[in-house]
Amino acid sequence: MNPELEEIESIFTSLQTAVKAISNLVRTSSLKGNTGLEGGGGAINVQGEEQKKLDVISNDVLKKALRWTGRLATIASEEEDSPVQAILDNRGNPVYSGDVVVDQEGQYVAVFDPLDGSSNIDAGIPVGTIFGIFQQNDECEVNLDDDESLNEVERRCLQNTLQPGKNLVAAGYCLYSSATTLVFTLGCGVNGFTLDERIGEFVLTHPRIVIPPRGKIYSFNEANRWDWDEPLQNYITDIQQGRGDTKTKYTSRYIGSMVADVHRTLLYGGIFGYPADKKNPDGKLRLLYEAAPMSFLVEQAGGLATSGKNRILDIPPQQVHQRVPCILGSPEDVKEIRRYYEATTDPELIARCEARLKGTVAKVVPV
Ligand code: AFP
Repeated sequence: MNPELEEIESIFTSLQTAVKAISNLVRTSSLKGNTGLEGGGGAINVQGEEQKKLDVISNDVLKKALRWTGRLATIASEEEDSPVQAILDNRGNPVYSGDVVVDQEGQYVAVFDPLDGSSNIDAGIPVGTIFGIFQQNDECEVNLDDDESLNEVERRCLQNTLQPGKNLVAAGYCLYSSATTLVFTLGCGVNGFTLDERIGEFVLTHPRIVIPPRGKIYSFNEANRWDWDEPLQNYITDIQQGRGDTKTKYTSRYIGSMVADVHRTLLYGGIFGYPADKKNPDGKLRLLYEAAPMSFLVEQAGGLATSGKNRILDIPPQQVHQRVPCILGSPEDVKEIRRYYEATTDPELIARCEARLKGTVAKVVPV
């Protein structure tokens, strides 16, 4: 481990505790009545999506576990409207923003999707937790000048949170499937640990994961095919028909839970993506706490991650819940698909990619 990162040990200890608890909640959700929608369908998160009971519970479990690590300054989550931070009042007592208690002296910022793929959960399909850890960054270049509605704490909170993926110091996921598998990187390689339920501990089972340089599986929601950008339509047609670089026909696997699809891609190789389509020009996945941590991890395993024309890790987020098209996987496969995008002359697609990289794609909304 990078010696400078020894301090995040306490964050990882807390994360492990949280994902063990979530694993248990997922396994017992049918038995304990934790299936279905929060509030009978009345609970909607900031992105307008219905929340499952387990979305809300998992978010609480993570927040509670990360509480008092003494290392975190800010937390952002899919299930929180805005990043939350704690400040000390003039007597030195913590004043809470949201209901997370964190230490103002904390050096790190945690971003997470507590239960990714939760729409699958009541059918027993694999789901996961995604997380990323940044160092605090008050030098962030996000332009907040014209946002008078933000108070000082909110402004600082946002500046700390809105960092490009290349600033991540750690990232990973926990997959709740036939086994519970924790895969993470501290910026020098990727390791995978399986929860041994007999002793309640994670055991190193996948040391130094390296993604195969080339795969033969593609993983996209093909129902959206006719609304994709043309380069992607052409690429998929070519690999289906054995007209791609390998001259072999690819096969398709799609679970619809990013963590599960990325885990398979990491181990078996190939390509996974949630691209832009006509209805969603920025795709579906969230940049800050889905695409960026997964891209960081995949790059650490020797893979690549792109939004089509741009490296995901270079894209500066402008909003906490900003979406981004995301294609990642084996390096040779991603290089191949990138050539299709690079050859495009579609002015609208080119403008979209350029704006995203400049950080002009979305305006910061008041939190
Ligand atoms: P949910 O958390 O709402 O189930 O969404 C999961 C997800 O964000 C990601 O894990 C999947 O890759 C993607 O959405 C699946 O989306 P589609 O259902 O549109 O294919």
